[in-house]
Amino acid sequence: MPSSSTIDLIGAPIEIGTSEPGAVMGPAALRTAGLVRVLQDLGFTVTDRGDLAPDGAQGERDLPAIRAWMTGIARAVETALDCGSLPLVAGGDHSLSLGSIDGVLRHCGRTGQPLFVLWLDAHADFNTLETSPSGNVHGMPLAALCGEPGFDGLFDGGERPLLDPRRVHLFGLRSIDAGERAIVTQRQVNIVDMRTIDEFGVVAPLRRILDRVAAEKGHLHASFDVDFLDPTIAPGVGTTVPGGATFREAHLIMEMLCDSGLVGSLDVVELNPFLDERGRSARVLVELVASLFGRRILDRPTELPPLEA
Ligand code: 6HN
Ligand code: MN
Ligand code: MN
Ligand code: MN
Repeated sequence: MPSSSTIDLIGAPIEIGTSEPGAVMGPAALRTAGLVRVLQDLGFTVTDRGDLAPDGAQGERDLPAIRAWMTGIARAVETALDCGSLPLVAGGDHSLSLGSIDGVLRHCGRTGQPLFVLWLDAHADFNTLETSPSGNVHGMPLAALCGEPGFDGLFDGGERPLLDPRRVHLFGLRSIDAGERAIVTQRQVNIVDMRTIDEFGVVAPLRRILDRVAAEKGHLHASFDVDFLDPTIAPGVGTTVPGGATFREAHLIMEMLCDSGLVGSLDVVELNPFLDERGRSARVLVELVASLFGRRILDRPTELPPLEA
């Protein structure tokens, strides 16, 4: 079970990091699909902090406009963690992780815990302004968080904590741009791509990651991009890529994350209800979140049941 019995739900309806409108409706769709009720039914105390709004510059799709969102997201996440609550940030596009992970980094800077990031996504989101083919900031958050150059416009001039790329675990990767491929290789980012999952399944690769986080007594931040899932089960996202995780794979990942007790903060991003089909993707996401927070079939460890004599 995740480490806290209280959850702060933080809505971050940002969509200026993408070129496909609709992610602004993401937090509302997750609430409509029952996100709060499901968590309450599992015994959590949920405080819905409502939807955040940008502070200042708006309307553009540039770094200053993104930055106007980030400070508020970072502060809400940091405050939740400082109060012993688990922040669940509902997006909104993936640029919101600039704020959420910055907030987690600041919290971990005080507790001394190393931060590990599990990035469940079809994409690497490691482009810089130079390598990005689209110019969309939702394809760049990890590069900015890990200190790649060119992102000064996103942060205050002062010291900021950086994410260690060797503690980032991309999981489910199946679409990467040439420039970001070079960067993730050079920075030694950990990658479990779809080829690996096809060959080894999700259990063995994920177990290795969880063992590592546990051994280093780390804080695990999970960032769940809807396009990690196969488009046939989750069409409500602007950047679908075929060959994604099945419901059963994703569900098992959530159960393993739950059992590990390591997840300390969570993003659910890129849900685009405008592209969804009758709320299917939102409903699948709420199901998966429920499993991450402890919904299970039987209250016993998974092992082959004994045979009746
Ligand atoms: N996401 N690599 C592509 C780009 O435009 O940089 C796609 C990025 C997708 C971002 O899925 O969060
Ligand atoms: Mn903590
Ligand atoms: Mn993403
Ligand atoms: Mn993606």
